[in-house]
Amino acid sequence: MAMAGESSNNNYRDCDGKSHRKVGLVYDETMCKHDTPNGEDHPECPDRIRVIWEKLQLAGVSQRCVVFGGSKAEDKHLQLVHTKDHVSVVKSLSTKKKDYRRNRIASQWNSIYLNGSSSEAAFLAAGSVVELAEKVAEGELDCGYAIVRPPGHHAEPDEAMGFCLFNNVAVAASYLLDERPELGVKKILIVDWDVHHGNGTQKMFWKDPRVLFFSVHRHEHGGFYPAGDDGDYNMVGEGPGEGFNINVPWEQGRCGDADYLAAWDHILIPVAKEFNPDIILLSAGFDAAIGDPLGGCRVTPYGYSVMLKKLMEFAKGKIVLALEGGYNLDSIAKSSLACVQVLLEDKPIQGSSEAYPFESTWRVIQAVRKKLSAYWPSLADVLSSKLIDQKTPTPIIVFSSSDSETEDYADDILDQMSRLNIENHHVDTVSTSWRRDLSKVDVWYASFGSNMWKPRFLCYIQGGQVEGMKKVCVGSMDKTPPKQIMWESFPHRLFFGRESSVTWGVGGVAFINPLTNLNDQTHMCLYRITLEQFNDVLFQENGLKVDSDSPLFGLDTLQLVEKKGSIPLASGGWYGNIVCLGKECDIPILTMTCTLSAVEKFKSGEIPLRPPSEAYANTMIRGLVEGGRLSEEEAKAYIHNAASKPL
Ligand code: Q9C
Ligand code: ZN
Repeated sequence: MAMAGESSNNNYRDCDGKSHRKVGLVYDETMCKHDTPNGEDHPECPDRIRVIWEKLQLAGVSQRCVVFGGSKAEDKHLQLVHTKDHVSVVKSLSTKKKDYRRNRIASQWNSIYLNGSSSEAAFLAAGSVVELAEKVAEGELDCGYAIVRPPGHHAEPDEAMGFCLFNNVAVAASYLLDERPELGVKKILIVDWDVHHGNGTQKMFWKDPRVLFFSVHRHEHGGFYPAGDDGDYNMVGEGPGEGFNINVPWEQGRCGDADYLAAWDHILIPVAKEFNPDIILLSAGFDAAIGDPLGGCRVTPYGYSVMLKKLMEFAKGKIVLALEGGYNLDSIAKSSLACVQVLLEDKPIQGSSEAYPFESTWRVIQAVRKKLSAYWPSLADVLSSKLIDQKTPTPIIVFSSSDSETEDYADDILDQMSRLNIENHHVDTVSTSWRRDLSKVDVWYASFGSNMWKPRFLCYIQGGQVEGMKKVCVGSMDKTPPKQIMWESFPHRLFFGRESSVTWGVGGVAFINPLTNLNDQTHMCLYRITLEQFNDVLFQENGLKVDSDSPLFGLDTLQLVEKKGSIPLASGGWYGNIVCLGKECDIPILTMTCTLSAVEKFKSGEIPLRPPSEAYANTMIRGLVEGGRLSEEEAKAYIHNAASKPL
């Protein structure tokens, strides 16, 4: 058995030699037996954990985890947070012969049903979280997910409530603190992202400074379940526990990724840094997920994965997820999968967030920060009006193109970008984390200009300059050459315009019309590179510096462009419009060209059409010929034709 504190380096290496974390999963079919006594439908149904388990199996991720069957909690561990009486009442349920006896007990509690298997499931749920937390604390596992039911966070010391019989997470936290001091767990952060307030957990650690309880939930000024003031942001704990209870009470439904991530970035993450927990327990209800019938919120699997990823920067990644609520079977399965993929440190799942939080979200966040700043200095700063002015329904995109190829405005735009909520969801201790994330995603960069000549394109990757270029390229941070190269034609119009460029001197450069036209055909050379490298190409194409804190084109924008076809960026450069041309091998094909509004200006003559310089034309012809796409004659005619036809 591993000793306390000796946890971080027992990573797995799989057959590719890739390092993965040792992730525990608890699933036990026995917990499906807890059900309504007469077979009535109920949102907290046995299929909830089944669909999650099946999803993880089908995706092939459970096979890469260490799977446990769960074990029953011991009475004395349950009694760390529950009364003796409550534990024995739940235990006695299994010995009751008749449903009506159990129904009578259930009716004395709020939102509870019971059958002959409820007791066994409740003991298993709590015991499973205890066991998993113990293994993570010991270092036998890096992290894990307990797929349990009944859920726990509404259960109070002396009563079951809100579909919860025992408070699984609270039992596990107390077990580590009180029963296993030798493991060295002295500070526990409990994060509760279930859409409902974790009233039970709050009560159990109300005066305990060893447990920082953070709950984000729909509150609606006390109108949402569990109704009342307990979930208010004024509830900060008491005595030695004062300041160690943080509630983020949404005033409205419909909250989504942007709202939750704002709470993360501006409350939870700074406090977690100060608190510096030894382990994190996550009350992982998925009823704030999009599609949930009870929650009415809109968190996507991507949103959950980002929230989890940010938490994994703490406690050396020791984190234990325990399922709480979540009632849309499809949503909870997908969200769970996204989370387990994060635990395994697989490549981040792609996604996009609604761009901005609600106005009410900023109001709540500001109120929480103000109240809690007495205990957490990192919350003391007033949020800038530029930040909080960004709120729904502000449109997602972005800035007008300034049509220049100078570098002067680069810092300005990157500064604007960093204030945007689109791509700056990083834990700021890791300033270049966007590179790590985007380096795991491949795209096809489809070139139709000088980049069709491989040696010229490689300047953008490896740095340097080839014949005809007037300027040296710095190259990408990651200098790995393209993994694959191929040619394809696309129904877009190729044309040449503008007076001159820094790289090629006097003469037009190549653009395509972002809109398709089936009568047109543009040959393109596709390079398979990482999304990180694609950003470095974008930076260079648009005259920006490559050492930026944020990408021009991240996972959110990738998802968006796959949906919308094209999307103008904040670069303000000539090639600040990304067009998705489709997919190849399930990898998106991206190219960069001018905006639609620039096309209009080319048409009106406001920006000149102009044939390419000889050096530029020769580079393209070389690319087409050496790439084996066209003969020399064909290549010359193709370029000449594109340069001479009116738009
Ligand atoms: N008017 C969890 O998500 N709703 N529990 C009862 C009564 C209860 C949710 C509505 C919702 C409980 C773990
Ligand atoms: Zn819930």
